[in-house]
Amino acid sequence: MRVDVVTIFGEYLQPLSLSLIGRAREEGLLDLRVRDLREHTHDRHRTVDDTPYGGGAGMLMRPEPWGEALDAVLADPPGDARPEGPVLLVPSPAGEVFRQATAVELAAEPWLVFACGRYEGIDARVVEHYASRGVRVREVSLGDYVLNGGEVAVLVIVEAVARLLPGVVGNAASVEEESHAAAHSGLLEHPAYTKPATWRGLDVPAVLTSGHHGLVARWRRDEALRRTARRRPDIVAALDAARCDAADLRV
Ligand code: 6GU
Repeated sequence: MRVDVVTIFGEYLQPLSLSLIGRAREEGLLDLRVRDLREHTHDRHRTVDDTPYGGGAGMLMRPEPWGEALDAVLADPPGDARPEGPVLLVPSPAGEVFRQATAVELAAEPWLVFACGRYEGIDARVVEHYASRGVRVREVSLGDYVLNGGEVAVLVIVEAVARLLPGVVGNAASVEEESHAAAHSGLLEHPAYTKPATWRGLDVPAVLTSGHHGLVARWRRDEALRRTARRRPDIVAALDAARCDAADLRV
């Protein structure tokens, strides 16, 4: 997969050289290129921002550097690019919420381009322009809080997507089994324990040491449901009511 990130703070993306994502890059599974938006400014101060029309607090990013920068990225496609080009991702607290299902969709793409806004965001015509050229644009939010810019969101999204690519995570089953995976109806994962069997007076639940696989599976499912009902009633509410026993949902 090819990923281009346009930003004024490339240093923010240095963690993508570490751990599993760093190894995926070394192995050629992920071709991640960080590009500096300021390369596409032409004034002495390399200005990327300006005041918003209509007034209000803060600064917006001007469209011209973005147009130049994104045109340059689009002119340099990977060999396996789709005819319709990349998905252009614009991190924004005003975007659609990024979920595991979003990560699964994006992992099927050969090419992602991220446009990292700072300040109060990017002039709205940039998204409008590329969408009108047929680029598939998605403004995405991590959740209901405000960050200073898109870079941290890129760290999150690239990690969530890249770990779904074949060969990035050693144990494919761990990708399938964890929280939010489709195999578990999007439920939170059950609590997990390892050795020792007793630690600071706390015992591992007896069922897990019973050797009874059927009972272990039922315990895990019940704990996942109980935890999800307590912590994420929104997920339980969205479950197909016909597929879950009302008794399972009592906490
Ligand atoms: Cl993607 N960007 C910014 N600036 N703030 C956010 C966000 C993204 N998601 C949640 N808050």
